[in-house]
Amino acid sequence: MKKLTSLMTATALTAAAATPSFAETWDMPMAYSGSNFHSVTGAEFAECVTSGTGGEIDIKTHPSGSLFAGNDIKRAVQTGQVPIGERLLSAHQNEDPIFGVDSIPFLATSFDQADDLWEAAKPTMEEILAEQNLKLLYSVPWPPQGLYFKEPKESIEDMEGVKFRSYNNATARLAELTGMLPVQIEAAEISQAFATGVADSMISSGATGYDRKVWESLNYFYEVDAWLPRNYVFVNTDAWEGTSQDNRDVLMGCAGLAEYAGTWRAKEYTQFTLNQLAQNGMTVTPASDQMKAELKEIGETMTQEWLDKAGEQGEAIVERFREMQQ
Ligand code: PCA
Repeated sequence: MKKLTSLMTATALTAAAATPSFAETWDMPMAYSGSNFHSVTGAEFAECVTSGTGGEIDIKTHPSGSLFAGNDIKRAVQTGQVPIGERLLSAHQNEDPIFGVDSIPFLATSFDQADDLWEAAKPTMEEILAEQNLKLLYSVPWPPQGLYFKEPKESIEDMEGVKFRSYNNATARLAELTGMLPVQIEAAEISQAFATGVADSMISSGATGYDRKVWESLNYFYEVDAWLPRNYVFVNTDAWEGTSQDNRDVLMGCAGLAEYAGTWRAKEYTQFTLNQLAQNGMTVTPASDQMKAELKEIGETMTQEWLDKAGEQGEAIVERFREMQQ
């Protein structure tokens, strides 16, 4: 009997060692499809954290808005319904204009400039997020934004009355200033929106056009390089503070790797996805000189509007960014 008891104890100990004592599952809602490069990067980040913490934090990603719709992800993390999530940063610019710093037309139009703008904005962003019970882990840019249409467009005049899919305040404002009719739709829903004529145009990356196979409904992509918006991954501050220093180190280490890998993917994906749009029958071309000039003017209006709203904090970011360009 004694032998049996000690055998049972030994078995129990082995089982305890195999499963970490504080194993927790962290559900991580994400808005974009599982095949999108941000979601692939997020899944790798999750694996890195799960193995790095020896399973103490087991992150499970839920892409395509399957756990929370894009618009609800930030609130879900803030209120602790889930400990971690990913979202398009500029989707929150209606809460605070600073969140829209990456969607100012023609301010930062290359990957290098987008990096600089992020560096200039990051301390302010972290402060704002901290006030909202959130800790920033990493952020990855989308490829440069261009205009998608069904019909060919030479100038702003040609855009009058077109139904335009927007994804944040800046894109809705761009639609207004070009005479188009904005309707906000998550990327996960756009294939259907284009197929049913709810929208006939949008501004986005080649990556999103490729992921959503928009060539089934749209025919033209005009390279405009208007801006490079970012996704970011963030944790609820209580969840962050509730985990050990070792686990926080793993989270930050994996976040650094994810930011690097995701940015690399965004760069690689830029030309690849534009080629894919063309191979699937779309006309992929730089915008006409007239369209470019007219969009630049609209960009100036929107820059001024953003600066007026974002106040001193916003001005300081843009100033820091501009100094970095000299
Ligand atoms: N794709 C996302 C945001 C920017 C982009 O390139 C979207 O269209 O929703």
